Amino acid sequence: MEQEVSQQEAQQERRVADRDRPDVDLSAYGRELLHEMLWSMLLSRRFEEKCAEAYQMGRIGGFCHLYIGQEAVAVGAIRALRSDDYVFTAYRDHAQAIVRGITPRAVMAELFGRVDGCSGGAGGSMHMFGADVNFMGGHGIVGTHLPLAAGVGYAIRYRGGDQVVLCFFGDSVVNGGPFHEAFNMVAKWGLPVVYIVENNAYGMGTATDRVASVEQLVTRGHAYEEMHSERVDGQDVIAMYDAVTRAADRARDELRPTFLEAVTYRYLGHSMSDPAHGTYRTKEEVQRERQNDPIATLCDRLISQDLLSQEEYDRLDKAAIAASEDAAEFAENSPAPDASAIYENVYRDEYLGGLDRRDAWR
Ligand SMILES: Cc1ncc(C[n+]2csc(CCOP(=O)(O)OP(=O)(O)O)c2C)c(N)n1
Ligand SMILES: [Mg+2]
Repeated sequence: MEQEVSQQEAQQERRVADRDRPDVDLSAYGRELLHEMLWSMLLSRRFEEKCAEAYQMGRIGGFCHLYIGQEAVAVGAIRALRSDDYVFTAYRDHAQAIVRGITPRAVMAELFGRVDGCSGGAGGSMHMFGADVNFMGGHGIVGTHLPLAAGVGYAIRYRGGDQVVLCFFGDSVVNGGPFHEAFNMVAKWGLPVVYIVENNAYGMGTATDRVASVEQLVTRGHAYEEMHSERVDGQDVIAMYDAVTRAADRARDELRPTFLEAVTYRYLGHSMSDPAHGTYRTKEEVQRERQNDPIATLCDRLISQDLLSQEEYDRLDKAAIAASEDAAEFAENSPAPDASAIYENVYRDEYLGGLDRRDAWR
């Protein structure tokens, strides 16, 4: 046990050592983009704090996995895309959906299981979807969306397009079959896909370094020669933005896929029904990681470079809280789907008999 704890501490030190941020002049990015990224992170954070409250009040059913702590990964990456590119992600998907352009109202209504939700209330927390913004979900089964992203990459090449597919997934995925199947085809065929593993140090309650046979997950990508693999500070939104900008150019111009390991951390439990700490990680560890908060870090950097004032920050934060409150009120007032809707989108043709039908074998 003691040995296990000291191993975890050593891993922790390695993670933190990777986070020496270069003192880059951020003015080159322009105030508008920088404020936009700060806004998106704040909105994601405040929105999910509202989700936690609504969940505790029994307004949200089923699983609910929050992204708090990881916002820089989604924001930096998605901001680097064009509007006709595609995004796939796993079940920790609220922030990605909002950053991609699904409204906070439609995401919250989906969480509440209401008709105005982006998936008509049928999917809930893990199944956000937005065809109009090329947001391809929201996937609950670990690793299964990686081959789907490869398929969209294939379709783009088949049609002669120049879009890019961005696919986020968790660290536990690198130990499973779909990861290698998808990486092999994408690398061999030169498909325009950017895979991002969000290494938040745990898969549920299992520390990543207890189950992965490599010290750094990026090493897995080196098995695929045609793929560019790189490790990025996932708590630095600028580093994420830069890495995905380069990856998207590489995919469009060279038809060369990329694998990014974003080193990040989740502050809360695996899902709303799990504790934040106390079982598989200590309170001190979580507190230490919180010192490296992606929002506070960006805010400090912008203020110190005269690219943001405290008043501007307060205004953005207030607006993020207001938008989250508005989303919850909207969701509360949206009706639940009619019971007959459970047959929609299940069969190709209408389900004859609807709720009254009973299959003979029953
Ligand atoms: C194929 C499959 N096996 C098991 C599960 C149960 N499960 C849900 S989340 C999870 C852990 C995933 O961890 P990670 O990939 O690191 O993502 P994170 O939750 O940290 O974002 C598991 C095992 C599942 N959903 N799908
Ligand atoms: Mg994880």
